Amino acid sequence: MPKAATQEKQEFGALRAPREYKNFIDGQWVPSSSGKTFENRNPADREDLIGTFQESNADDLNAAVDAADRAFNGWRLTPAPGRAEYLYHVGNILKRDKEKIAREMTREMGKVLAETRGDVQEAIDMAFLMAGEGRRLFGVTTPSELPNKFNMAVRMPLGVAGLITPWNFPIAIPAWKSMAALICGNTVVIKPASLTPLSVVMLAEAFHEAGLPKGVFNVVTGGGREVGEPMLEHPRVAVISFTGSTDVGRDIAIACAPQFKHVHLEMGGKNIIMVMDDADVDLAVDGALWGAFGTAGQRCTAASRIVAHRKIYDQFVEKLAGRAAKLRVGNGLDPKTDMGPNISASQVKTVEKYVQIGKDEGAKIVTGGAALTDGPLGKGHFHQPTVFANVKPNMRIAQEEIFGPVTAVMECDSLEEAIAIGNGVKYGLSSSIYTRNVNNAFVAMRDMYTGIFYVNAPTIGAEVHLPFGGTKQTGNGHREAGVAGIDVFSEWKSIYIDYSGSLQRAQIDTEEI
Ligand code: UN1
Repeated sequence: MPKAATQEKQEFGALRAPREYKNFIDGQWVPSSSGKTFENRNPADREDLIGTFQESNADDLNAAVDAADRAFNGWRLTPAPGRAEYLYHVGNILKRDKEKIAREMTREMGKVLAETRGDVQEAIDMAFLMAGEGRRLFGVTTPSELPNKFNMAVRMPLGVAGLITPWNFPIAIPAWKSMAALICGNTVVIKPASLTPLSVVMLAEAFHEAGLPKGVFNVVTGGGREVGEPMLEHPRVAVISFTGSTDVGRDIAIACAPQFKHVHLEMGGKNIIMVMDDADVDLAVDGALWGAFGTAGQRCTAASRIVAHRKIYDQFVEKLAGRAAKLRVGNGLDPKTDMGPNISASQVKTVEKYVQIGKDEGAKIVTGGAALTDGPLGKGHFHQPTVFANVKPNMRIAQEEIFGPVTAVMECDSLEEAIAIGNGVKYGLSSSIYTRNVNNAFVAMRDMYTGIFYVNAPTIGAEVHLPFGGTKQTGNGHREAGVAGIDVFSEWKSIYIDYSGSLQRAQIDTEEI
């Protein structure tokens, strides 16, 4: 290993030594039949090799689906409170190992330690939420229109769930999906993002330690083409849940259509913070800073747009730019760091491309605007926190998802205008308003067509017991997390029990008055 990487590892405390990680199939760690692996490197320091991971292919995916399919019947017939016991166990393991997992995740994904701790916490929260669901999984009981007849509707699992998970919440989102799927009685195969496979391997380690029956939870690492596509086409995969870009989500929906496979898609966002003239401006600046630059802007929920009322616009922009300029950019394991790297070189390229587009469109950079390539930061994928002012709502930087540390500040004259600007994009994930006027807050709450809405808080900060997802091109009508999350992974079965001892015809033998 290069010297610099070793020094850095010591500087920030013990981390795993690089090694070859395997797929987790049928309760075993197994190599890919391809015989090939790919490297996973620290986005804050390309010289730091985290490990190598299996470059899997369709055979590996098929083996994982076979294992999950074989395990399905036993798991389906395990009482849900019994399934829940495993989730409690996993939740406790994650809790015990939270710090260790968070540190590995920062090294793998880049975001600062406080945020990766939050990411693990979100997985813990979901483990306990879904474990509790094991004693609920509520259905419907309702009267029959006929005498001596009993009606109810119960949830059934679908079978094997195929989960394609992103790199920005490397353990939280795999936990959201897998735990909801498992509590309903499905078995799962996860294809993690190739940029953050270790986080999902660590989740598999927790399930393994919890003694989950073999084949119930499987992980196959590798590319979208080699692993993801065979998963979409596999006849024994009953439901796909995907988080990622809108373009890939569309391709997934199309690939799943011929088999009418259930599909849950969680895609892009162009989320907005609306700052009204009666807002606490300092509070709004705090929120905008966190919303725009938390996770280096690499959240579906990032506040990549801000619209501020004309009366406080200059003051807001000046304060936001001043604070953004002071953010300390660096390795997320360094306690002094406020903002970590972007995930990859290509992500930085995308950010640079949009910075140029913004300039060409006539928006004004008030802080940032460049990649950070000098000194130790040059070893990673860093970009300055960037604030654009004088942005018009139709500019590309105000319409397209950038997924980096860039926010676009626009001006408005009224709440109505702010709402129109807010809704004037193709996405509908998250939005927020800063105001002290309760009437304005309620109007915005009613009229913003987004799946998530905040008052006096930024666009990020979803909690696991509420539905997560969005409208328009953010989603396809489903939600994850909360009770909504189990809807994705269950089918309704309506049951009618006639104990009258005679033939009773619905709609015909009912009493007419
Ligand atoms: C995502 O950006 O894909 O509300 C998920 C939040 C987090 C989850 C974000 N709890 O920002």
